[in-house]
Parts: sequence; C-alpha cells; structure tokens
Amino acid sequence: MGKTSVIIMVLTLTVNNAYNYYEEINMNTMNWWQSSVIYQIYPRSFMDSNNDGIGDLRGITSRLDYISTLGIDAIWLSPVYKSPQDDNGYDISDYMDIDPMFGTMKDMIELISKAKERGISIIMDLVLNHTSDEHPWFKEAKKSKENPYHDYYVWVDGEEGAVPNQLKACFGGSAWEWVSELQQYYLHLFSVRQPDLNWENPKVRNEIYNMINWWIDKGVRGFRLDVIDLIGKEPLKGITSNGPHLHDYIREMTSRTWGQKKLLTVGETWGASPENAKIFSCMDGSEFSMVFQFEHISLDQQEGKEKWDLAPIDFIRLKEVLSKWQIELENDGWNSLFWNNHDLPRIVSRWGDDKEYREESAKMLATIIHGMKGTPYIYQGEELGMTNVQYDISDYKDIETLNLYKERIDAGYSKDEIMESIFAKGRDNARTPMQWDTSEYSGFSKKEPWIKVNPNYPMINAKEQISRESSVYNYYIELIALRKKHKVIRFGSYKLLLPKHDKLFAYQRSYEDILLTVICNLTRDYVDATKDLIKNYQLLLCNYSEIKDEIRLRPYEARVYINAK
Ligand code: TEU
Ligand code: CA
Repeated sequence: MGKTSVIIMVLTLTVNNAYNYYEEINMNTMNWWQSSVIYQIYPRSFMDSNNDGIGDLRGITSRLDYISTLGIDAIWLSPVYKSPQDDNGYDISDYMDIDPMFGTMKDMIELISKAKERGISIIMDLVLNHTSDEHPWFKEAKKSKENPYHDYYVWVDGEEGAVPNQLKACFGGSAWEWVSELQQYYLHLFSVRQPDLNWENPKVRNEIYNMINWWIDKGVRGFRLDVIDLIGKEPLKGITSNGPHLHDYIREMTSRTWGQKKLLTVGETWGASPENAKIFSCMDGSEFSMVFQFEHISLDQQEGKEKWDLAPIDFIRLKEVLSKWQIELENDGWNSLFWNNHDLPRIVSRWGDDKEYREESAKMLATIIHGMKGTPYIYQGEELGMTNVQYDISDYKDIETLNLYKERIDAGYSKDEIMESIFAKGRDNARTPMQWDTSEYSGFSKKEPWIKVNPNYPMINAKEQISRESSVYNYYIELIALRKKHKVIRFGSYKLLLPKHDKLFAYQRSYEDILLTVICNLTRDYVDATKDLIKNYQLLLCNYSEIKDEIRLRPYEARVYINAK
C-alpha cells in the first residue's frame, strides 16, 4: 500500500467532514465527483414543511438524514429560483432569488450548511438557454427594438402569420411567437413563456457568469446545466443543438466561473454523441465534469418519431448502447449513469416489472447502472422502486403532457391511444409526491398536494423500506457502499460479456488484478448463466436473499461477483 492510500485511509477514519476527505483525494489522484453518488430532488414533490401542498426547501432540510443514510455525496436540486412556474421552475424570472413557494434565501443558505455538516454538497440547476417571459430582461426587451435588453433575446423581423421557418417548440407548436408591437417574432424552443436567450450577445454571457459566481460564493458545489447544448443555436439556419460556437461559449463560461474551483458540472445534452461528450467532459477541466446523454433512454420509441410513439425495448440494443458509452469514454471524458430524472418515466415501470417482481426488477436495474464506471444519479423515489401512475387527464399538471394531449386530439388520435403514451412516457410519472409513510398524502404534506399521490403509497413508502432489510432502499445503500469500497467499480475498465444474449446483461470490470462480474437477468424467465462466468468468483451482492442454484438465474435476478484471491 502506497503512502497516499495510507493517508486517505486515515483521513476517512478520522475526518467526518467529507469536504476535507475529498480535497485530500483531489490533490493526489482524482476529482471528488468521480467517486460520488448524486441524488436528484424535485423540490415541489419531495417534502412539504408548511403544509401548503407544495414541497419546499425546509422540507428538504428536514429529510437530510434520510439522504445521508443512503450514502449520498451531493444533491442536485431542480430549480427553486423565482418563477411563474409555467414549466415548474424551468422558467426563471429571477436567478438570484428563491421562489416564495419554496422558501427564502435564508432557507437556501440553511440547506447548504446543514447538508455540508453531513458531507453533502448542493448542486444547483442552471437554466441558461431561456428565461421566463416574466424575467425583467424580457419585459424590457419587449418594449422596443432600441431597448438595451432587446438584444438579450432572439428576434426576427417578419409578418404576422408568416413564421420565419418551420422550427418546432419542444412543448408543441411553432418555436416562433409574434409580438405585434415590435412587428417581430421571438424564439422559444420550449413554451411560449420561455423565450430563448441570445448567447451571441456578450452582455448576456457576462450577466450569466456574474450570477453563477454569486451562487458559487453562496457555497454551492456544482451545477446541472439545463439543455446546454442548445445555447449555440442558429435558428434561422435550423440549427438548435451543437451549434458552431457551442464549445466556445462553454469554455468561456468555464474559465470565467467554475474553472479552477473543483465543482461538479453536468450538462444536459440530448444531442450528444460520444465524440462530442468527450469534448464536453474533457479531463483538462475546460468544459464540464460530465454530461447526461440520452441515447439509452430513447430506445423505446419508434425511429425518427417522438417519445410518445412507443416501441418495445430491444435489450441487445440497450446493452450495445450502454457499453458503447462505457468504452468510448473510458480514457477520455467521464460518464454520468442514470435511468431516471424528473422528465422520465419510472424505470421499474418502464423496463422492469412494477407488479409481481417490482422489488427484484428495481434492484436489478439499479445493479446494472451502479456496477458501471461513471457518476451515478438517483432520482427521488427511485431508491424505493416508486412506479408510474395512470391518472385521468384532468389530474395531469405537466405543460408538455397537456399540450401533447390537445395536439394529438386535434390531430385525430383516439383518447385511449394518447393516454397509453402518457401513461408510458408522461413526465408527471416522476413528479408525484415522495412516498414517506402510510399517513394521508403519503406523509408528504398534511394538505392535498399540488399533484395526486400515487395510490400505491400504503405499500411503497420510505418508512416501511427503512425498517425492512430486504427493501429496495437498503439495496441501494449496499450498492453505494460497494462503489465506495471497491476501486474496481469506480475506475476499472469495462467489457461486455455475452453480447448477443437477449436476456442477460453481463459485464466484467477489471482494475489491476481485481475482476468484478455483474450478471443481470433482464426478464421474468429463468435463465441459465454459463458456468465459466462465475468460476472461481465469490459473491458480493445478490437481489435475492439466498442462492440455491449457482447457474440458474431467477426472474430479474442480479448478482455481483468478485474474483477470489
Ligand atoms: O429538459 C429538456 C428537454 O428537452 C425535455 O423537455 C425533454 O425533451 C422532454 O421531457 C422529453 O420529451 C429540460 C428540463 O429537464 C425540463 O424539465 C424542462 O422542461 C426543459 O429543459 C426546459 O427547460
Ligand atoms: Ca410548502
């Protein structure tokens, strides 16, 4: 054992504050976020402290012990800035204030410091592609073409009714909105109430960098950057993601803000290829720590169509895609690892079995991700195996879902067909209140929440799972602890085993002389694993309580082996 590792070991034993611990590792071998596991919180659905039916900052602070027990290093908070909430906070009207719905700046500072006491960092969500239409910049910009803020947004002269081009907004309809007072259109790649910022304007960039530095000074330890691959857009040429100046803007932003500060930065990049992701997550620190790529997440939709156009998942493709990202970013760049976020359906309902084998399949899917190299993200409730919902259309709140419903009714789809898509892919699946216990409204609030609670909360809730050793929650604790314990999980190389097997996802990790093998049964069938995969190995983890048949995997069984030495 080298001197360095001795120092690190002593530090882990004696220093409770994870900050110092990671600083120490930093100097020697790696970045703190390469050994970290991140927990995403969607504040309006996590915990309501003042019983108005909406989750808030003090609610989060009150549940820090729950998060800390999981073994989490950092929390990514979806936006809590001042916002008219047209898109649940992804429409910001003041980047430097907290929305009263979520609390106050004092509550935010308290959350940062209470989290820090537990060695947990706070990662803020930065929405820099667009603002709310109620942002003072946009209110000014709309006043006249001469207004100093006019050029903060993207405007095109034109005639009413003749949009500049066919660009579509993500939430339906044209991406261009007419303002008759100015005889101009403005660009909105999302809702009409989310006008796109003009990144070509250096004043916009300056304002943004100042704001970011202001948050860094408040003690946040990183940022998730919303749809950041869109900021280099050239809409009149039809270019939205990966525009020609994208990397210039990101490098400038990095050097003017978090550059030398050892923060975790993760860009949301729906359009990233591995080649591009290597640039975004280049280890020289010139851009981000990592990006969220969505190739695996987009596999169950019809090619060239929208996410609502459902297609069955092809497990061989899933294995190919995840393996490609593991291998491509092995030496250059860094992967994020995730199944879920606030925009995605619950993974157990999506590619597991949320009925008979809910716990087994939730744990199996977790094992796939948590055995890989990268930084894992857990979305609130995933650690309980929370499931999708099927509500009446009048109970949905998400702007994307509601617009889709109208658009497809108008286009002649049947109601059943549309609801099938919403049940499978709607964003509200992820946004139902956190299920804490069996009391009314699942212990999330004492008042009726802003969105209905999933009716299965009496069965699926944190209180029950904390108390039961075999729960999904306790399995996540084990997975996180394994990552911390074994270098091979954090840094080992990756090799897909049985690439053509359509039921098993098996891979091997290796680091120095240590070999780790993960074998997961993706189906509800019994499957015989080939004997030699596990010869001379010892079992580290399994999602069933005991193994009677070494060779045969039960429905959704997951096993992690390490080579015996
Ligand atoms: O999401 C980007 C985005 O493109 C999503 O809207 C996604 O495409 C959609 O859910 C899939 O159809 C980010 C945020 O994560 C999302 O919550 C925001 O609504 C969006 O940006 C606009 O800020
Ligand atoms: Ca509240």
